[in-house]
Amino acid sequence: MIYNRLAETMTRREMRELQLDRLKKCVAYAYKHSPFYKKKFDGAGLKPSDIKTLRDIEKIPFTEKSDLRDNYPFGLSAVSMDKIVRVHASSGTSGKPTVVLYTKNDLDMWSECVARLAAAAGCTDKDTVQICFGYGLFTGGFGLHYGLERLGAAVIPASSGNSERQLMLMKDLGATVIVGTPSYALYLGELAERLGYKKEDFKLRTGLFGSEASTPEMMKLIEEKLGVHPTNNYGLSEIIGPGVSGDCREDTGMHINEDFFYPEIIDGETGALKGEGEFGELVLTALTKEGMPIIRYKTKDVTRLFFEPCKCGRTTARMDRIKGRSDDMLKIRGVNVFPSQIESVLMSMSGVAGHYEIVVRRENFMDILEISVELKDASLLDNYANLERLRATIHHNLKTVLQIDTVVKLVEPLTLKRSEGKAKRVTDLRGNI
Ligand code: DLL
Repeated sequence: MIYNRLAETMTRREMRELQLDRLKKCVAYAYKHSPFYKKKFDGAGLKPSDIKTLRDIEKIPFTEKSDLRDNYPFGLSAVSMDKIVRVHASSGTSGKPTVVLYTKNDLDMWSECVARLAAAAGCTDKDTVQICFGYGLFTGGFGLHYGLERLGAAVIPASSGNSERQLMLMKDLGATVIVGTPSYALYLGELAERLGYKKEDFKLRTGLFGSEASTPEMMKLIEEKLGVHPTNNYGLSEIIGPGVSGDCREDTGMHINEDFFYPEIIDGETGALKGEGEFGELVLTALTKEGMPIIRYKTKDVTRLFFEPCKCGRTTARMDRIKGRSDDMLKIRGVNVFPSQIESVLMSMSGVAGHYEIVVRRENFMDILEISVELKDASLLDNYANLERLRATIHHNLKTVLQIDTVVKLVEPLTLKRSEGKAKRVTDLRGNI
């Protein structure tokens, strides 16, 4: 089902005209209402009236995560707080989160975008949807929730965790759609097997998965374990949250809600624009956002774009599944983690030396973040109680900053590998699955 036929099936020419019209308005709005963008434009010697064609967007400087961090918490806002009706946040590199703001119109647009991607994935108002994303500052839970309600589906806001109960609810309430990260879905599938559930115990038929990278192989496994048709959807808090793009049933890439988000692919190093089908860094401009306009945001996500119409009938541009990231951000169970956050926690503690190693593994389809920390002083090893207290404090401090559980291992002084050049502190063993 195509949720918004007008928006999703217009000709390329109509889409470009709409985008240009919205881009001009968005630039004028940001210049007028966002001191951050006024400064950025003035710094580049640019006036809103210089944007006459879509290609003129290239004249506008990029916005980066560091801009949000440097202007924490509300520096990119374009409205006063009485117009803001929702606040979300995601992890930033410095331990301070990246705060994002929504007006009523922004929330309305967000729900529309999510309703479209859910419909493209095969959901209808007849579905019962179990949302296994966290409800909170993370955009996953609330974002999918309101979009699916907009579609008319019956939403079960189960949130994440408490996996045995998730499965019980899924069976008893007859959920037909599961929403979450692909790794959590795989874990639930595996747990269901272990607990003796049979596939026939569930009515699941569709999976809406996103917020972290996945591979076709992983999706296939989810399909086998849960009996769902797995689909991928993409988004990021800075732009809106989930809802930027999502798979239709043709499996030809994720349809971008292009009337709201203008995509570009660039060479991450030079900033030069890349052509259709070429891999590079995705840059997004939110064309209608009021609360926190965002123009030419460097996502760091590597993908490519396709523009020919899809067999499903939609004419919107599609993006390939995310191939990787051009920075060191790790996605652990759907949560953004920067190694620098871990480092700042460790470095603020006495008793530990400046050496640590981070290993990410997948066990039973769940991401495990293991941190080996070298002790400063071997004498600590003689006292188990002190050692355990230090380990527990590190664990607690990491949880406070990262919002997720880690496995902390204390190791003897001088046992971690020393590097002669750039230290390789992170080993991600998750590979394909
Ligand atoms: O993860 C928003 C979201 C929630 C998307 C639920 C889909 C479903 P952030 O926490 O700000 O927002 O993280 C954004 O997650 O830059 C990508 O690196 C990664 N990411 C999101 N979706 C996908 C995906 C949400 N489908 C960051 N495939 C992004 C690969 C994804 N990576």
